[in-house]
Amino acid sequence: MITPATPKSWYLPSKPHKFCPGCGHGIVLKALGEAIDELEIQDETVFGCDIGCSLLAWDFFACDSTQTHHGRTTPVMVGIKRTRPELVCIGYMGDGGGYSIGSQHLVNAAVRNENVTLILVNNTNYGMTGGQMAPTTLPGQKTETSPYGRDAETTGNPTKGPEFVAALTGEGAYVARGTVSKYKQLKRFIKNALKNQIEGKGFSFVEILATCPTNWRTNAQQTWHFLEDEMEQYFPVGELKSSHGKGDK
Ligand SMILES: Cc1ncc(C[n+]2csc(CCOP(=O)(O)OP(=O)(O)O)c2C)c(N)n1
Ligand code: SF4
Repeated sequence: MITPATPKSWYLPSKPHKFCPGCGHGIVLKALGEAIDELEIQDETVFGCDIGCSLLAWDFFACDSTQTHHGRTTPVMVGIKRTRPELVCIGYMGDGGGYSIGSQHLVNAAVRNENVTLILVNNTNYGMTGGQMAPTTLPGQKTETSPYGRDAETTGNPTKGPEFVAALTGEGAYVARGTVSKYKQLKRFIKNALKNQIEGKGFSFVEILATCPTNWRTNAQQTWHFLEDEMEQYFPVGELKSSHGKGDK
């Protein structure tokens, strides 16, 4: 029997995972698992996930894990890190959790240059609750609560998280935006973010553009088209702040 290659840090009894077919979360969590393996940090990693589809990852890793209230993963991970600085603390959240209800935590943790790593999955909607408009919904994009398409005149422009986090953070922070369509680059960004924390340089933040075919109501071809031709045009992929050599586009 052929078995797929799985990161050592994955918790195998919880597989196959619970995400919808075609969901980007699984790709992100594979890259994160491989990054944890390659950096050999499984035993000192604490993984914290938010409410939203990210909560389906509560038992994803064979690492200490915690699951928080919607939008509250950032302060929980900051608290753990401040208490046990030798641990590697990773917060995992959606764009609703990170940029809407949890935005004040993101802003203040970034300003204070807290030494944690946040991974935020941007799928342009509130996935778990059925596809409502999120801060990242694109102009004109139809969702359950923007049935005629998002009107930027009345609802504002989509949040560009890495851009504002890069502007808020000081020396030593690491900020990047990756996409599930560029796996090797995505894993490199996640590893750079984790190394930043391990080296004690301060806040690290990676937003990842990811697919949600269930709420987008797209087939495979349409899903990939929306990710690569719409999302990646609006949200440029690359490193925005890094002390690991030249910024990677
Ligand atoms: C305090 C609070 N408010 C609202 C909710 C309802 N709720 C659950 S998941 C969710 C949205 C999740 O969207 P996102 O954070 O973008 O993650 P995704 O599901 O897309 O991965 C909301 C509003 C909640 N659980 N708790
Ligand atoms: S609803 Fe969307 S984000 Fe949630 S598991 Fe399904 S495809 Fe993934």
